Amino acid sequence: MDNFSHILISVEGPLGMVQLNRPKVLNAISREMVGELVSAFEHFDNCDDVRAIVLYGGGRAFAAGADIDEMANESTIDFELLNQFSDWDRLSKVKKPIIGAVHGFALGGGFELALSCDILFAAEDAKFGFPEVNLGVMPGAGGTQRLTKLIGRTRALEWIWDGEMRTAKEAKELGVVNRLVAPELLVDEAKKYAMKLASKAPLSLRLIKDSVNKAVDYSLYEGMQYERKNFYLLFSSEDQKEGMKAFIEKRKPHFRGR
Ligand code: CO8
Repeated sequence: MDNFSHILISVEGPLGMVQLNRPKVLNAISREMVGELVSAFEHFDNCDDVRAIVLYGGGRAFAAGADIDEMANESTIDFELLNQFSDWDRLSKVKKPIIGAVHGFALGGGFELALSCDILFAAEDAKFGFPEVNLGVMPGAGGTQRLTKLIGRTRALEWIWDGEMRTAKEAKELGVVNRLVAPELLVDEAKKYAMKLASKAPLSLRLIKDSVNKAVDYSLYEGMQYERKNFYLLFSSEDQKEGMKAFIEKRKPHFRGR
């Protein structure tokens, strides 16, 4: 788990920390980096002691997009055979909370990676955009879909069409970013929030994420049915017994994620 070359990982108490680590190229996202991210996230997802994951960038950016040097000469057949988007799909199957902490640039694939996180903290100096139109391509790792579902069709079109960067403040106003933070406090604030989540019942967090994600695709009726089943499911957990017993006994619950 520790011989990655494009990311750095560590465990801090109940948090799985993942740092993008190609600072010389502003953390340009290579295929290898996505593969490493998937391995790290899936490792933390299967690790009982880890309750939440924090993703951030080393150097002066979160990530300035997919690695243009790697992509420049690829053919459509290369893309088909490499099947690299299956790794991106795996990122969205992670069940634990992923808190993204964005500073500097989140562009193209870097913005798509940020949009794959569950909660986004951004430094006040962060900039978000899809410059693909300046390269003769378009977002390919969910940008047109995720951004549209998040902020609506016309606002997404405007942003992706003009290819310009929006400030963290604008991204916050549009609902893309949850919280704005002073740059020097960014990772600490993201960790603080992740620690708060780490004290909650893990199965509750997991099934809430599962249910909220379904709201994006399901009709209200289907979503309500789905939510209900997850609600019922939690009544088979030890943590439901512990949580309610602790409330009645006026003490803090001790959740085990079972
Ligand atoms: N790919 C490769 N190298 C990059 C990238 C990138 N996306 N971004 C920056 N770099 C490199 C630069 O080439 C430079 O390297 P060197 O020092 O060897 O010349 C180094 O990082 C530092 O960059 P700059 O000197 O350009 O730094 P500036 O502060 O002057 O500019 C910018 C910062 C504005 C962020 C500028 O670097 C830039 O415009 N970068 C490209 C942004 C971009 O176009 N991103 C979109 C890429 S396409 C994409 O993401 C498609 C996603 C599709 C799905 C994913 C499929 C895998």
